[in-house]
Amino acid sequence: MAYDVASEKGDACYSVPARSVWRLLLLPMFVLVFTLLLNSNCVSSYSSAYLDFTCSNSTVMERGKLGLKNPGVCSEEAKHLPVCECGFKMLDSCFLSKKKMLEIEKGANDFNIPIIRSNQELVATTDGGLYNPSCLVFNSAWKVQPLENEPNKKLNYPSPAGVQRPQSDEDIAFMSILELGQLLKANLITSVELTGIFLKRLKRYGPVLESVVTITEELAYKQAKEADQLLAEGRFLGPLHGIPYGLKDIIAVPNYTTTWGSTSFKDQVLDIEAWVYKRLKSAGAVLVAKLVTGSLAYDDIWFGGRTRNPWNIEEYSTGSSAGPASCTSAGLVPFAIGSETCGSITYPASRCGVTALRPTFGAVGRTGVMSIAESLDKLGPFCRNSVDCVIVLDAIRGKDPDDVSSRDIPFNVPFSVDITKLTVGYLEDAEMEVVHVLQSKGVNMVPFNLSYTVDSAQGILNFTMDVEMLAHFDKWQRSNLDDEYEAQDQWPIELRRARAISAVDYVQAQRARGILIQQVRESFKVDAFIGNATDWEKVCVGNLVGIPVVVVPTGFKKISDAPSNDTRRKTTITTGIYAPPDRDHVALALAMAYQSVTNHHKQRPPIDDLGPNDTIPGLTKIPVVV
Ligand SMILES: *[C@@H]1O[C@H](CO)[C@@H](O)[C@H](O)[C@H]1NC(C)=O
Ligand SMILES: *[C@@H]1O[C@H](CO)[C@@H](O)[C@H](O)[C@H]1NC(C)=O
Ligand SMILES: *[C@@H]1O[C@H](CO)[C@@H](O)[C@H](O)[C@H]1NC(C)=O
Ligand SMILES: *[C@@H]1O[C@H](CO)[C@@H](O)[C@H](O)[C@H]1NC(C)=O
Ligand SMILES: *[C@@H]1O[C@H](CO)[C@@H](O)[C@H](O)[C@H]1NC(C)=O
Ligand SMILES: *[C@@H]1O[C@H](CO)[C@@H](O)[C@H](O)[C@H]1NC(C)=O
Ligand SMILES: CC(=O)N[C@H]1CO[C@H](CO)[C@@H](O)[C@@H]1O
Repeated sequence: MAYDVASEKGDACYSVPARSVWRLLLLPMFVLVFTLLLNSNCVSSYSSAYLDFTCSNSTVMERGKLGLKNPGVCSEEAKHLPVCECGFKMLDSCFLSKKKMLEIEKGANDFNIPIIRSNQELVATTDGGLYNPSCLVFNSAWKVQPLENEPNKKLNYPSPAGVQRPQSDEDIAFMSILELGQLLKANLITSVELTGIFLKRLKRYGPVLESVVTITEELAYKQAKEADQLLAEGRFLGPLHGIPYGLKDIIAVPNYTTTWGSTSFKDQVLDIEAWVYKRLKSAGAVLVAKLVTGSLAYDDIWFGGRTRNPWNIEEYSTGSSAGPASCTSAGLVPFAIGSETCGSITYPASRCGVTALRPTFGAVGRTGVMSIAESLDKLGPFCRNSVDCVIVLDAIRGKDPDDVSSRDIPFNVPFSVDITKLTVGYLEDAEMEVVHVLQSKGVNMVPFNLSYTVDSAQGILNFTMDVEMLAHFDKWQRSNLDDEYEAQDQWPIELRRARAISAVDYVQAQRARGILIQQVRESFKVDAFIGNATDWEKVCVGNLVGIPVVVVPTGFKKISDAPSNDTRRKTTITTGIYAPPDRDHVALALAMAYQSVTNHHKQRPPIDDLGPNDTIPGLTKIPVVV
């Protein structure tokens, strides 16, 4: 054995003598030998024999082929270095323990090499870079100056007529933004009262659902009082005036922790007002809580627990916008802002049965938001219905001067889209109820396939997301803080694997992504299409291309292993309405048409009354807060 896999100490590379003098001469040698070994069968046949390779054991013939000027130097110097360590030294990654190196090597073999080869085949068969340019565009502007006045004219909204204040707080908690706005305008409730109702629910159900990180009570009452004061003066800022909401805890708000869901950052306070928070503040909305993000925006496990699905509290919410989905579903907030890099809006919205929008990439500025991948990350709303999603998107969209990827997307009025003029495709996995409802509303529905030949979308997504993510968490990994990560089989393994993706292959992945985008664009011959919102291939393609999707609840089915026939716990069914980039209003118009004649989105999940003979042992008891 060339090295001891049990050793957890990561300083093996530094035991080489005479480092400083030799380094410049040796580095090219290590690079070439490492490359040679990667290309030979040592990778495809991962075995203990591989561990016996060392740099010094490249043969004279091999050295000759490589045309090295001074082959003897490496042999002498690297006699003590197993090849794997050689490779990591080359990548300036000696902080890794041997155990981790082995794990990465296996991961690279299983995952990286097939993607590298597939992308090579796709875009790297001719030299010169004349074809298939990377879809990444560098924006050299230092800073785009904000427009002097409001850049976007805000939409006009329908006013629901005759809204009355319900008796129970719970009924209030499940009202839509427009309905709550009517109560506020008619002086049937104050923003302070409304804030109190949601704070109470956050305190009561947050611990059960493990969906709330920080309740921002002081700030909430301050903002609610300001909203009430303005209303008393006859000033109405728009449909979000006085409406409580929550933010996924990757979004920075001063004076409160911004934990990113992570043990490593759980005490972090950022003195930054995120762009999206500023927009909501200026729209008069009231921040009541920072909601759970899966740790570093991955899945539903965070430093304080694991977020649950209100529709079936025995199972989890998925993520990573776990808190926004769970809390909106359970009526702990009227709406919340989450984010998606690949699936983090669509998955939890589907699991928790919430209407949500993943907008066109670039529609919402991300300053002050933890970044996984700047070419993929998007912010979007979780709401009671699609009209509310329109309202929230309208408030938060637009060019953010500090986010070069953001821009003013053309957001036409969804309320005036004539859906009878639309041709909408449906995929084989579309919910047929939605197809039939839209057809009955006069939409031209046609069977449809999104066709493209790039078969490596999931691999391109992994390369893009992992490399960009690792660039953002380089120090974290180098400090071995990934050892304290809450789910060791998630980011830690994936990001260590990303160390072994070369920059060349990252760019080839972007060029392959360029082909995918081109093909999706050519194939997108309908105004929108209906299909499964959580199918992994579609999630990857949708995010790589940057197209919007609205997640719409379309019904329920029985939970598996129901303890009694009349349990109130259910499994939610949803579908996705996809549109081309910048056509968010089309997808939203279709969702509104569907929801105008259906009630699936109005159902309330059971949390403290699961139904007869259904108890879940071991769950936190629901605290009664008065
Ligand atoms: C943070 O809190 C301090 C005092 O507690 C206050 O002076 C300051 O204005 C707050 N900052 C913001 C941005 O609210
Ligand atoms: C979509 O693709 C499937 C499988 O290839 C095929 O069976 C179906 O006919 C196609 N539908 C359309 C509308 O092209
Ligand atoms: C992408 O990464 C995930 C997480 O590690 C893995 O489960 C999946 O198989 C990878 N996909 C490809 C195509 O490598
Ligand atoms: C959507 O796809 C996911 C993943 O393949 C699957 O689990 C789910 O059942 C599908 N949903 C529908 C409504 O077909
Ligand atoms: C539920 O109802 C079905 C018939 O409707 C019956 O066969 C089954 O035993 C019932 N299960 C329970 C747990 O009561
Ligand atoms: C609950 O269970 C008990 C005993 O197991 C049974 O007698 C009763 O009928 C059940 N109630 C309902 C509503 O299913
Ligand atoms: C350092 C090292 O492992 N050297 C080995 C190179 O290969 C020869 C046989 O091919 C071994 O005898 C050496 O031990």
